Amino acid sequence: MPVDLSLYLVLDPALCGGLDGMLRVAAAAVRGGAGVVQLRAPGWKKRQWLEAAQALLPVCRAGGAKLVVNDHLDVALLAAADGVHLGQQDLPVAAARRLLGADALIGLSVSRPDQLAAVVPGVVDYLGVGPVYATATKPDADPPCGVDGLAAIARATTLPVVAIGGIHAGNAALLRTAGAAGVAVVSAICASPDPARATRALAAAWISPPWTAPV
Ligand code: TZP
Ligand code: MG
Repeated sequence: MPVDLSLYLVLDPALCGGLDGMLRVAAAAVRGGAGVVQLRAPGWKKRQWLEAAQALLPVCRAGGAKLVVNDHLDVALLAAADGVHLGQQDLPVAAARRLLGADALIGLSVSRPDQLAAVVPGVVDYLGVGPVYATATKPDADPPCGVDGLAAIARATTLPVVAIGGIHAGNAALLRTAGAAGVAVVSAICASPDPARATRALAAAWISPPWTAPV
C-alpha cells in the first residue's frame, strides 16, 4: 500500500521532553493524522536510539503510521522499523535498500537540484527537501532553498518530495501547490502545547486551498 507522506512528524527529544514526551507526541500525532513518524535524536547514544525505536514502533503501528529512523540503518534493522531516512553524508541509499529490503521506506535528504543526479531510481522512495524556510531546529542545516527551490527540485524529479524546515499550518498548502507530496515538521508539533490539535491543524491546512492575496 502506498505510504501517506502528506504529514510527516520528525521527533525532537529536547522539544518533546525526552523519550516519554516523544511517545506522547507521537501517539497524539498519529491520532491527529501523521502518516510517518521519524525518530531523530542527534547526540543520543545508539542504545538510546534502539530503545526509543522499539518503544515507538507499537505507538506508530497502533495509529497505522510508519516509523522511520534517521541516519542509523542498524537501529532501523534491529527495531524492525519501517524504514530509514538518510542524509547526503550517511550510508548510501543502495546499501540501505540492500539491508532493509524491497518493502522498506527509504528517504534521502536533498537541498539542491544538482544532488538529484546521484539519486538512484527505484532505490529511494521519497526525497526530503529543505530547509525550505529558515529554522532554529537544525542549526547545521543548509541555507533555505525557499518555495522556488523546492518547486525546482519537485519539477526535476519523479519521486515524491517531502518539504521540511520552518513549516506550519500557515504555509503547508503553499508547499503543496509548489509540488510537495507532503510536509515534514518538527517544532510545529513537538513544541506545541497540544500536539494532537497541532497535527489536525496541519492536516486540515494541507488539504485546504492556499491563501492568496485578495485582488
Ligand atoms: N532537516 C532540515 S530542516 C530540519 C531538518 C531535520 C528541521 C526542521 O524543523 P522545524 O522545526 O520543522 O523547522
Ligand atoms: Mg542525517
